[in-house]
Amino acid sequence: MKKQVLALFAVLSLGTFPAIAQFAPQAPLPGSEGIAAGSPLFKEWASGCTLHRGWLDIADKSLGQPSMGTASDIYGAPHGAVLSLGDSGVAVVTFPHPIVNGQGPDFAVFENGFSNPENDTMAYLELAFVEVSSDGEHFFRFPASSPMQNTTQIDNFTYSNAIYYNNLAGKYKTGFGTPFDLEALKGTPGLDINQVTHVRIVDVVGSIDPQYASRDKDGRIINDPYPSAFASGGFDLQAVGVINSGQPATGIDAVAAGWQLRYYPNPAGNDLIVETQTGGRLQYQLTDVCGRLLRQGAFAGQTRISLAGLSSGLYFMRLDNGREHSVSRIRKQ
Ligand SMILES: [Ca+2]
Ligand SMILES: [Ca+2]
Repeated sequence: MKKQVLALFAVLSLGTFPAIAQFAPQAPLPGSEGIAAGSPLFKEWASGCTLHRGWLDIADKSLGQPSMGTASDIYGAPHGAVLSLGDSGVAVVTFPHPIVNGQGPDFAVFENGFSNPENDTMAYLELAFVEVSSDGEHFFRFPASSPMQNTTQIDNFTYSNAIYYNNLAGKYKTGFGTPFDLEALKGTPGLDINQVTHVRIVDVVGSIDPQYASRDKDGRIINDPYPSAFASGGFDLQAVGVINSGQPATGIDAVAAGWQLRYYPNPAGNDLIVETQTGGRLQYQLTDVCGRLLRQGAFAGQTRISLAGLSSGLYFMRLDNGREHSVSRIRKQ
């Protein structure tokens, strides 16, 4: 709630600091890694949540705790509701099936940040650490980085640039999930990256006061809007979407098998061949992870689709014969 109101007044931007390291830009700018909520990547969504609220203001716990949302508000795909964690608040999220480490990002976390209407590289963002567990007891944090300035406290009137955040939920504005790739935690003792049962979201305490501050993997203080002593204070969790799920094969995979569908080469270069023995005439739509339509057409039997001009990365091909459809991942080299 606070964000819609504050957006009217938020005029300051912190975009002028020299970058020490730069990560992907805000969605849906080119090079962004934010994944649209409607992407066919998502196989299932959070179905359980245990909440440990934080504080309206960690420096004055007498103010109490935020109140926006209940744990079940984050179940399913993003639908507008949020669960506000407050300073240092924690949500432990579970799913219908374990998350596995497949190709590329394995799940994504949604928050309700919003763009600066005058500059789409900047957004009002609130951040959280993300940790995973394969036993519900031992949690392991994604290595978060925030090379942003941390000498001037940012507040609820400050926009910030996504290029200064990595492995922090809330990096992308509402409608776009921040992706997490379990590959980053490969080899961690005590964690099975192919059997992740719990995702823990931990509010970054925005204060740059060393007494309260949260720090990134390099021990650097993370500068996040503070104070935020509102009912909706702190990280506002909307949803957690699973991309690589341990769930049994879906009906969509069965469709592709029934059509004797083949893509090659995959990863593709500048051309992708799509071939079906038994699918009949198929409409195709190629989209990127943000859901942008890049190629479309129709074919029967076999077709060659040019990927020239598309950057390396993950894409989705949706094929439809009017009765059934199949969605496949295409990687371009
Ligand atoms: Ca992965
Ligand atoms: Ca915070």
